[in-house]
Amino acid sequence: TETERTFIAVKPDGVHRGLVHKVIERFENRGYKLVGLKAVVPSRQLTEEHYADLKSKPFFKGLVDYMSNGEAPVIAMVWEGPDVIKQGRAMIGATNPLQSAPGTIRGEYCVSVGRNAIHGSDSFESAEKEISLWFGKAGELIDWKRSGSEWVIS
Ligand code: YYY
Ligand code: MG
Repeated sequence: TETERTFIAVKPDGVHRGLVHKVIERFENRGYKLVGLKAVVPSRQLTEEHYADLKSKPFFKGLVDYMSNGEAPVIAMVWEGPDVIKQGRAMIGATNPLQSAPGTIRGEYCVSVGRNAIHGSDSFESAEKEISLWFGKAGELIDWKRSGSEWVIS
């Protein structure tokens, strides 16, 4: 729907590499609306909850360490607009950057699955879960009308 929302995060490697503006630029240019944004050093607990479906994987501990060790923040965002969950995943590209198509964020900027720069919710259910996990406090998400949106969404 028009008001569908997804959770997008630039991970610490992406922040170190100066990719925050590239990510924002792509979503903004496409016509999506930014309704939440913050820099966070997530606790291990938050990170483990975020990636709960992966906790049996061999890379889980390393993943949680690098997300939560504070060497750089995670830049957490919520983007809103038509089909933004699926479109956001397409814009990000495949999990393994060596399989991400050229033109996608990972396909342009990444070569390693353990340093793939960006997260995006993969379904409506995970978007709901992740948005409430990262932006659970009242007032953190803003309802607003983007100027000129009638030229983007009919
Ligand atoms: O949603 P997405 O980020 O594309 O992939 P997931 O399968 O949810 O895995 C989350 C995260 O875990 C991935 O972005 C990098 C890391 N990871 C890894 O380090 N090694 C793997 N073989 C698979 C995933
Ligand atoms: Mg995932």
